[in-house]
Amino acid sequence: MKKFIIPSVLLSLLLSCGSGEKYFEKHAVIPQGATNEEIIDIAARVTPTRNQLEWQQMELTAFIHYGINTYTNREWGYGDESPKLFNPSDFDAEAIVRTFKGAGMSGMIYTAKHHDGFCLWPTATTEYSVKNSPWKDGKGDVVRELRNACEKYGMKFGVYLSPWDRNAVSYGDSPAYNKFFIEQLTELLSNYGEVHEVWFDGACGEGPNGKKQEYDWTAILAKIRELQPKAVTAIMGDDVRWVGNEGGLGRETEWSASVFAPGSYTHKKAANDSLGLNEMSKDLGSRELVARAQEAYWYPSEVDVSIRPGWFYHDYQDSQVRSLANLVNIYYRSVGCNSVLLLNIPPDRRGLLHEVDVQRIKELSDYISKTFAENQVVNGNSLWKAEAGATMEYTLKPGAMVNTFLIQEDIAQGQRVEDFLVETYSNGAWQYAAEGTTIGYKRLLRFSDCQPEKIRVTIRGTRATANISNVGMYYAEPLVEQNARVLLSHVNTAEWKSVGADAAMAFDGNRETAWTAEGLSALIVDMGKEEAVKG
Ligand code: FUL
Repeated sequence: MKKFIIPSVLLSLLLSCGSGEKYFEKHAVIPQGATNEEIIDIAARVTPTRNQLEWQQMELTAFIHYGINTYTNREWGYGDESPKLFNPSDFDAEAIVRTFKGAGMSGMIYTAKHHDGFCLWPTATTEYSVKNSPWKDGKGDVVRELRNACEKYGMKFGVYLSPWDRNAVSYGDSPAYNKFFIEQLTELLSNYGEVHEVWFDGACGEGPNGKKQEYDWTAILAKIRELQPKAVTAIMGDDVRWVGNEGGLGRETEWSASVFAPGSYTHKKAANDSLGLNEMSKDLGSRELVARAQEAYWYPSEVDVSIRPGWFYHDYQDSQVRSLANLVNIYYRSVGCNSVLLLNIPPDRRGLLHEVDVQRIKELSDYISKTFAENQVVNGNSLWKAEAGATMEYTLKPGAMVNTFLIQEDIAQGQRVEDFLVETYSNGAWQYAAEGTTIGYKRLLRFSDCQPEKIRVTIRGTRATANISNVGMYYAEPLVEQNARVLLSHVNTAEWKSVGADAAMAFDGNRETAWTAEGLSALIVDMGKEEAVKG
């Protein structure tokens, strides 16, 4: 065990477990003058809180965008839409939640208020709510019905409360709006039982008075901790990090033990600017980056993505529901890339999930259950404590056909693996199967079908001793992209040209090369000829 000079304030954050190892729960301050070796050892010992650990184990969760926009066909309402527009004919919270439960989802998050400011519960803070809608003669409460349904089906319940409010007159008058916002939060967190996640998106426009709102995140988070000590706070909170895109694509290298300062911290901007980081940065936790940081956090990624192009329901998008192949890919790039998947399935104007969406999430659930029904590795779940360079061989069940590798770290002891290799053994020889960088809670890798007798895993790089808690091999049925008229993989890219940016490496057919761009940059491709591709 190395010795560090640790400021006294930090000592209280240091936890010690039975084995004598030291851990930093959620947050570590990196002492000035620490060597690179000491710094990386600290990063290896940042661990999740119990709430963060339980959240990570949820894996697949549902998001519901449902409110006034559903009835105006908008994505962002203006805040001046009449409450009279909210009048679902068949809203059925139980049917919605039952579908999610049946699809293997462990919890859901509901947009109790979106940017338009319309509250889907009868709040005392504003007249702009369901209580002034014709639905159930103004006696309805969407939040309550969804919450009760979650209780009935054993699902966790979370709320999205948009900080940006285009209806509230106080918006932009910072102290007054902060008070109003905390009152709304207090209602949601006091009157609806246990809330497991509080989700604040980052969208923040000008108020009607032209002033930009300065949110009091410190007070907001303190209120959540007081009222719902088991809840995690997401995106503008400090427990769960936005993955950085809304396309369902987690990073291949995804550090939960990251140096990216959480959204709610007052010094977030200064800390992240000094490291050149934003939510979209490719690297949030490499050795090189950590060596330049002053703090490290347990701040794991959540992948939020909609099953349709929009977050809210629009009937013209009924033919654009993501295909099973697309959703499975998202699953591998989220749950399989050390993230929780928050899949948005928006109720339609009836107040029910659309039949196409219901069918698709059932297909996804059936596919995942079938793929991961039986681990073909014998004793894959015995704990392996691996130093850098260590290898472990695992026997496979006789005759097992496999093409999917699963590996997990015991993240209760931190995230440590930086580089690993998987090989298969058949016909008397070892073959390359797959390789990866980070593991974290779970990593899934796909490779060609094979029937190995055994496999060999090599931990090529790790920070401190890696704690490998589970190794698995599975067979995933091949999927055809049903939505595509011409499979993208069959389109000849030889004639493609990059327009504007020099981005040809994005489509040169070589998986080893990549076009790298910071922030939001357009990738424009001249395909050379017209081709009807769909999906
Ligand atoms: C964004 C919002 O602007 C979208 O409307 C949606 O709610 C998404 C999940 O978060 O910030």
